[in-house]
Amino acid sequence: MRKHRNILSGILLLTLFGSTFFGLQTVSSFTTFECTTPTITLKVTQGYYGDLDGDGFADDVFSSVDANLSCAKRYNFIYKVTLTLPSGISFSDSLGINTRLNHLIFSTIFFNSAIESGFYTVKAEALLNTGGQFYHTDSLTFDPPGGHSGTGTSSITSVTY
Ligand SMILES: [Ca+2]
Repeated sequence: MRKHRNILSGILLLTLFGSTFFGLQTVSSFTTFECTTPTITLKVTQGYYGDLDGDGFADDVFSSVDANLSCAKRYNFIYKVTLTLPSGISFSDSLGINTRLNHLIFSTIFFNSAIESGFYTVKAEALLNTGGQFYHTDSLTFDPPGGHSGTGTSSITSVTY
């Protein structure tokens, strides 16, 4: 009877030790994945053209950019979006952002800017100034047909949460 009790105690001790060991392993593997460097990742999800100002010309370029942030409670970054025309002419817009959110969508309209034939590129850039500096960029190239003699004088960027 006493021998059985010793065996039972041994099994109990092993179980306790095992669960403690695995418990510690769970904690340490959790800390392994803990992030230490705040980052921002951009993805240009849309780039197209249309008559967005209703002037009768489909010469307004629209872009949408997803921004995903991680590893901080508050983020401070500069966002810049640039539309480059086939000739190399470019239009850009930039914003300073201070947010607690981890996901933002930037929508930009470049009015009267599809004025040449050929490939257009939307390039998004972000410089994160939280916990050091982190830079990320993404771009999308597309080809709006035709073009007319517009001026490309204005752009507007909005942020969606
Ligand atoms: Ca237009």
